[in-house]
Amino acid sequence: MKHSRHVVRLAVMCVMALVFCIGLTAQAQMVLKLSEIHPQGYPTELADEEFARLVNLYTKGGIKVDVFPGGQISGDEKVVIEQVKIGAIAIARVSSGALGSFNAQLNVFSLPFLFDSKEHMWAFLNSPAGQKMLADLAPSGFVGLCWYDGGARSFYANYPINKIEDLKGKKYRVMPNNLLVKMVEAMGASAVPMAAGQVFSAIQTGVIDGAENNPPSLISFNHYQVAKHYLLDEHLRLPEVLFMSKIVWDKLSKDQQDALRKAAAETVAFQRQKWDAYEIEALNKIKAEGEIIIPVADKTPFKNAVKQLIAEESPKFAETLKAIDTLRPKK
Ligand code: GTR
Repeated sequence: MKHSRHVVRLAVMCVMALVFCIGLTAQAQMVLKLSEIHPQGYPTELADEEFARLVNLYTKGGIKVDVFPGGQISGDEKVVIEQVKIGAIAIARVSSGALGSFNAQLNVFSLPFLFDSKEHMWAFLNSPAGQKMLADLAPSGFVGLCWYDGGARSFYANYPINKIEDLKGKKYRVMPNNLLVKMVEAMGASAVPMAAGQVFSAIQTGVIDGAENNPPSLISFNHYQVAKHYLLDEHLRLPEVLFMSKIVWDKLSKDQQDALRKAAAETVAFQRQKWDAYEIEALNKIKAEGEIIIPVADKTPFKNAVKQLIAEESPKFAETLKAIDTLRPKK
């Protein structure tokens, strides 16, 4: 009798302990918001989803990353970055062109014709100097998780553009970043800094004549519908960045931080593969939609136009530029 009462008491205690533990685990799940300007299915968005899946796996359900695609949080990356800085949003995927306004060293990527090719860019991003740039986001209030591919950006407009002279006196949208303003002005156009979410109607209503971006973005923002001329001068290769709020990061345990880093690192190859496939598909789709695509065989006039700007800006990035040069493919 005494023995069975003891067993019952023990069983009750075990059940209570179990309930307590389950309660703790349920309570302990942390939800982190991730902001993405592109819609579902876009290469960076697919990478965000993969990141969320891996974070869930590596934290054994302890952290849930909620991806908000299509600019649901904001279609303005500047606003998103500000929110990440104060910890209101935990994570975001943005262009390094946008983040450059918050961390000056990232502006090296806003120097036109910086990389010879995609391979050159990745050789740098994967190098110690490229990875250090992610770590160096910390003083700006961010934790850099990984780089993604953002292809090459070219000009597109609602009027025929065939050569650099055609940019003269026209209004082109740029991301809000002083260096990008200077770049467009060096090429002869007037730069209009504006959030990506406003560009479609600005072209449609003639507030601007054109903008510049990679082929996948022409599709995801529907810009090909209002700007039918695409001049493939490929003046910029701006890597995309997955990054986090340092305020939120500092609240995580070391194990959680390691899990997030591991998850992010593992999404890079995944994103690059999705990007490469979609880049070709996007260009074909734009062509099929009646876009007039002008390849630029000789980029010399474009390069000449920004020569002075590059000379003026280069001293700010001396060390990084040296690392980039060392990795330049031999001709
Ligand atoms: C895209 C990039 C976006 C956004 C956009 C822009 O290529 O993926 O994150 O920065 O360009 O021009 O604002």
